[in-house]
Amino acid sequence: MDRAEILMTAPMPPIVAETLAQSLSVHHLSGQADAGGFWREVGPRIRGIATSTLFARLEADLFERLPNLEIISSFGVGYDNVDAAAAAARGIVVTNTPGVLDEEVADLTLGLLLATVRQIPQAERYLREGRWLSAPFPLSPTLRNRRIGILGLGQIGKAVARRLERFNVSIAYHGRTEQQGVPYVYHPTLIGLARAVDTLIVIIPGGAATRHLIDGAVLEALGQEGILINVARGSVVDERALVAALQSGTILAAGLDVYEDEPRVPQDLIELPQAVLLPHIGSASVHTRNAMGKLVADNLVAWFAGAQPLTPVPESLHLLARVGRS
Ligand code: NAP
Ligand code: 8YV
Repeated sequence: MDRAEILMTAPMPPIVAETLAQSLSVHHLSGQADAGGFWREVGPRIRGIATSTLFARLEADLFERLPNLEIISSFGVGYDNVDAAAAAARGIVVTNTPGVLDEEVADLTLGLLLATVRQIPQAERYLREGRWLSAPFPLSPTLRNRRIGILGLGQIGKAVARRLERFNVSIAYHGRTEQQGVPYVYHPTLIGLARAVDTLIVIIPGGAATRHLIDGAVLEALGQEGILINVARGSVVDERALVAALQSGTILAAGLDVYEDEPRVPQDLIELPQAVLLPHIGSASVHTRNAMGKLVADNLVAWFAGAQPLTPVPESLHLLARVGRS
């Protein structure tokens, strides 16, 4: 039987291509000298895509070039790089990689929080610059008595909250719905949460529905001792409002792993000493990226073996029920 043909649109850990190659035929978009010719010749044969948030958003016009596409397997739990509703309308299933990265991203979030509050990168730079020889590093803010708010108490948000329980801080959260059986205070509005806390950790999906939820008003509500930690998507925070709030002292500090126009980071942010800036490394360990890669491949392998995909996104569930694969 002919092997189904898969297109990989972005570089991924070797485990993805290795696993796919056992039962499927793999094409790589990178390195195609004649992209137009590639789409014309190979496009109609492609039945599955392995893609990533590192690749530009998959626009609907790509679907035109791939008339026989059945499934898009995306590397990452956030899938704002794919129009999953448009895909479902065309009968294309979308999968992502939830669960396998929760603990890694939560570890990084706690690291970023502590680094931001206790100014760990700044102190490290201070020592390397030889400045300790002249004077001790200035005293930092503290995590003690901080009131932590989590925007998005999902799988990763809960892993963050579980860790924070050991730090003897108060924990509250906001999402669109109150959750049963969680021991944290729910705030029905984001502005209400921001007023009630002084440290806001953002871990919700990106995309149009959450664009610029963190704006000047939310930052003002967080207050002068306020610390913003964003490990969600850059699009969730109005970056210009954040820079202004840091420059004016409206909030105290920020720790960011994600940006509006990655990998470009505004020079204004880079110049702010009270911002700790990481290059989108939440899940970026060898262990976890391999687990994500395995899941990307396993979703495709399952689909082309005639089984259910392992981790379809919610927008695909109706479609899967209709085709008897749920
Ligand atoms: P999840 O389990 O689906 O949780 C998402 C949470 O966000 C839910 O609690 C949901 O609660 C809340 N939410 C969704 N839309 C909202 C809205 N409009 N307003 C307020 N709350 C909203 O997802 P997850 O696995 O925890 O991942 C969350 C996100 O983290 C991903 O989508 C991705 O963008 C980001 N991420 C970043 C990195 C990194 O490297 N920095 C790594 C992994 C993930 P309700 O449904 O009740 O609103
Ligand atoms: C990855 C992420 O860095 O899972 C996500 O949503 O943002 C990260 O785990 C990203 O998906 C790499 O493409």
